[in-house]
Amino acid sequence: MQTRNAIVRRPSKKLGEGITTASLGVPNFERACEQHAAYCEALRAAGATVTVLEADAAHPDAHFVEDTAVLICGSAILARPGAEARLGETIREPLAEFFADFKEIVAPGTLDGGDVCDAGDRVFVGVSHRTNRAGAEQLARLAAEAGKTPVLVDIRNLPGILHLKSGLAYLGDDRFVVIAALLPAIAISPDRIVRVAPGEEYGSNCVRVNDVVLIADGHSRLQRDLARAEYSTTALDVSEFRKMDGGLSCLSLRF
Ligand code: CIR
Repeated sequence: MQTRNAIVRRPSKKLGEGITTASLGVPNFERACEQHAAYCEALRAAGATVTVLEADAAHPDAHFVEDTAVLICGSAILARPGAEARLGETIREPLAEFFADFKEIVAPGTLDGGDVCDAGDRVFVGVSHRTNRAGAEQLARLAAEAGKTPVLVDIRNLPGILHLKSGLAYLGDDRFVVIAALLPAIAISPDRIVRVAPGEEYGSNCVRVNDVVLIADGHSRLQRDLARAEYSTTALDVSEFRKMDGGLSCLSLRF
């Protein structure tokens, strides 16, 4: 699982006008920019070349670029975000620098990239309050055409997770980080799982980038368990993005 590139978008001054269910206060723009810069540095330190897109003030959630596309098997699948306010976020042009083959999720399907966990031979696709069944099935068909086995996971009744990857991360080598609430819904062998302790669920949205796992700071038990499983970790402060329901993974597209 090699990550050569990452695409990110700078937050705009309007980031506080994005969608959120969190009651953690209004994000501070300057702090968000600092945290975003540190995130980019961590991606670079892990070996990725980072393309930084300019902020999009018309779309206050646009820095959560992961939701706008799914990059699997050398193709770019343009997502169709389930929140109307996010439908205008575009990523095609920057992706065209890297991908020749484009596919897209079309109406009535909706799909947020945060609901797609590409995991070796399998692709887990969350059916959520953002990704509807039609969108998940379109993604499943495209993944199957690319030779992967799609697994649909209905997360609509799981409180506290916006997207599938709010509770599931793929570490490579058939290993996963999974929150307890997702375990019954997901067919992953227990010996392949790094479990997440109660209270540390937000940390499950971690990202493996080459030899490092980037993780939100403040999740010391998960960090310890990842270290025990022989992963190096880098903890990052993403508090300003968390205020807007965002996690580590949604701040970049990686390939
Ligand atoms: C939203 O509600 O769409 C944004 N405020 C947060 C998106 C976070 N994306 C992700 O977890 N993949």
